[in-house]
Amino acid sequence: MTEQSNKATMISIAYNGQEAIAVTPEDMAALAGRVFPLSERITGGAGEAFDFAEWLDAFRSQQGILQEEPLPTHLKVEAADTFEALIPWEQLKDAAVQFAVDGAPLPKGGPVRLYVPNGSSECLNVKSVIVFRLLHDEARSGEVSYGFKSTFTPDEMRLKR
Ligand SMILES: Nc1nc2c(c(=O)[nH]1)N[C@H]1C(S)=C(S)[C@@H](COP(=O)(O)O)O[C@H]1N2
Ligand SMILES: [Mo]
Repeated sequence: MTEQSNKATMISIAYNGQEAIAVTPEDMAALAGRVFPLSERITGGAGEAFDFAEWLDAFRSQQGILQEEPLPTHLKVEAADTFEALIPWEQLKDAAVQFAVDGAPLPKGGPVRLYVPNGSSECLNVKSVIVFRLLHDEARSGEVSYGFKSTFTPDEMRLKR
């Protein structure tokens, strides 16, 4: 086994403007508290998943965010290949995060893949998610988008060269 394969890819969680927190897929699954076969939500789905809303509930508690605080209006997920999706809260019912297959890291599409069974498009099932951003943006209520990121900050441009 190479050193690389031992190292879990970190995922960044950014909650509504707070400083981002780095976690592993296993950390997220453990915090969610309950895992189930992805096939319970997605026909033909492989491997193990946790419920996105259950994870978020546990994350908010862990971060000391009060239950009365409003829920996010959107989730923005960003993938390792610069694909990204903005998903409104209403479409995230039953959304699941695939984090393992037969107890091992995802053979492809890792570190985790988001599945959005009540989403307006299958294009929202983003693979290789490395950033989860929870956003409060009432002005963009209901807005959905996905695609490859088209604008980059100067820092990102330097990294890409
Ligand atoms: N990271 C990443 N996720 C992605 C994409 C992508 O290009 N990169 N394509 C999306 C689109 S447009 C679709 S239709 C589905 C395709 O999923 P499938 O390969 O399981 O059929 O993945 C989505 N997730
Ligand atoms: Mo797609």
